[in-house]
Amino acid sequence: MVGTDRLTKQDIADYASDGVCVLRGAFAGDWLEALRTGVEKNLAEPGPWAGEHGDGQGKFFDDYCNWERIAEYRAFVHESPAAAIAAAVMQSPTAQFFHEHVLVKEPGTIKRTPWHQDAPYYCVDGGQTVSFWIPLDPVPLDVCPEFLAGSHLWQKLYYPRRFTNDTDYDYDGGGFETIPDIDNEREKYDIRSWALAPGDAILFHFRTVHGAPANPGQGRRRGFAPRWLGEDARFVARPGKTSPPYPGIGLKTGERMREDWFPVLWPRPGGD
Ligand SMILES: O=C(O)CCC(=O)C(=O)O
Repeated sequence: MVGTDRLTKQDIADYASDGVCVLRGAFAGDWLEALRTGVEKNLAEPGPWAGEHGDGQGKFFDDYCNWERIAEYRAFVHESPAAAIAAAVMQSPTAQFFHEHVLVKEPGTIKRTPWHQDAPYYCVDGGQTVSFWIPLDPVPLDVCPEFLAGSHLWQKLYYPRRFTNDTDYDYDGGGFETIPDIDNEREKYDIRSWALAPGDAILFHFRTVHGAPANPGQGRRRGFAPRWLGEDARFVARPGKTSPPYPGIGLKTGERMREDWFPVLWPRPGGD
């Protein structure tokens, strides 16, 4: 049996204090196979917001918001234990799906993922949020994304960074700061990362500062990252284009995210 039974009270407490925790063996092999199939479809047919980053050494591909058109993603979002785990770790009675993000670093990719928080890229914020980073390949420790424990509680929002060239977004106003040069003073931070096996999942808050190393070795590094909202998450207007952009969303700051675009999947619709 895998799923919410892998989430202990200690994991939930760690998540609240650290903004990150790891679940071992959270997803069964069938789900991983399905997601791998989905990622190959995604690579073969990228969506309108797909990107490729870096200087051409290897390939760092990312894409998001394809869960409605890629059947394997859709099934995972609706039917896997992810929604239940999300609600439990957020300590929220509900889990509303925001979107999925796929981040593939092919062998020999030199590009690092810059340090950033996800919340400033998004048109939503709240105390109850969670992203999963689910490896579809074995991920050695020196390739695993890294997380600054406790940074979700810093009460700071950093400018989003472009993954392509590590420059800040052109957000005008709004109180954003440029992210510190974390790699230059790593000893100042409580940096968490793990050697991962397929089926494990890192859970992290939208405000947790994180980044990821290059993937210079021989193995692929495919990450599938479904993102979830809890009961207190609300739309927030940002001072520039968000990522994902969601044109025509039609919400005002403080409103709940619309359920026709962002379905509430926990408790399970239909109650099974
Ligand atoms: O996979 C990566 O390189 C970075 C992951 C990340 O930034 C995220 O999932 O928010």
